[in-house]
Amino acid sequence: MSNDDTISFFGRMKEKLIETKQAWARDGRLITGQTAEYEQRLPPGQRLVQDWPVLDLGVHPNVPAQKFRLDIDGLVERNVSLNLDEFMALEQVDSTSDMHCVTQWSRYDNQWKGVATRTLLDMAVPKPHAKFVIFHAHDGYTTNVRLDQFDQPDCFLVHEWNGKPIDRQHGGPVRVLIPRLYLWKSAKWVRRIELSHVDKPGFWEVRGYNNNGDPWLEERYS
Ligand SMILES: Nc1nc2c(c(=O)[nH]1)N[C@H]1C(S)=C(S)[C@@H](COP(=O)(O)O)O[C@H]1N2
Ligand SMILES: [Mo]
Repeated sequence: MSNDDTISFFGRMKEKLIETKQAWARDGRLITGQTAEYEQRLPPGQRLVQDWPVLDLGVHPNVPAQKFRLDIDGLVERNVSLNLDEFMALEQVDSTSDMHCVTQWSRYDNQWKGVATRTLLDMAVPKPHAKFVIFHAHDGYTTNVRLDQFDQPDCFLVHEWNGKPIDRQHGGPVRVLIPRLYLWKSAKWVRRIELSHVDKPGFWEVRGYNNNGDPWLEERYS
């Protein structure tokens, strides 16, 4: 395939994938109509997997260590801009949590290493009227959460999974991890964290997916 053919091939693949997932939202696929307490470990309509599936727009950006940069800006007292060494020099925390994807799979007991979102928020200091967090990724993907959902002790920017660097297909070198929301809220290849006083629905949120995305409330679609 010529370079142009390759680009349009991936373009069509990507369109097809997006169209399929939008149809899921239109049809309300996988909805059980049940809710559960957070104490019930497996959220309604989910099934357990042992491996870790890959889900994204079909483009896996290459972010070599020398090119890595993480910016935290918007409604903050101090703009933060870190290269990979600076990010790795921050306090590193080990944590274990479950993942829940809207396409129905859940995976228990993932061991992560990374920087607590609270560490990053302590550096940037959100202004009082900052209420939302918008993630911008290297593949053009965006997703949004409320600041209070991001500012939780189980939320991290992670770079290791089960003792190894997170590989490129899963968003390495550094991705977001918000374990109590569906995994589409956890941006891979994160480049920029924007704090805002207005909500900015992201890639899937404007394509039929729920703005909040709580698995226990089965907030799959809007
Ligand atoms: N940058 C970026 N982050 C992303 C996505 C994406 O396409 N691009 N897809 C999201 C979706 S829909 C899911 S389900 C999870 C999947 O993460 P995984 O491939 O590591 O399982 O990543 C989320 N984060
Ligand atoms: Mo997803």
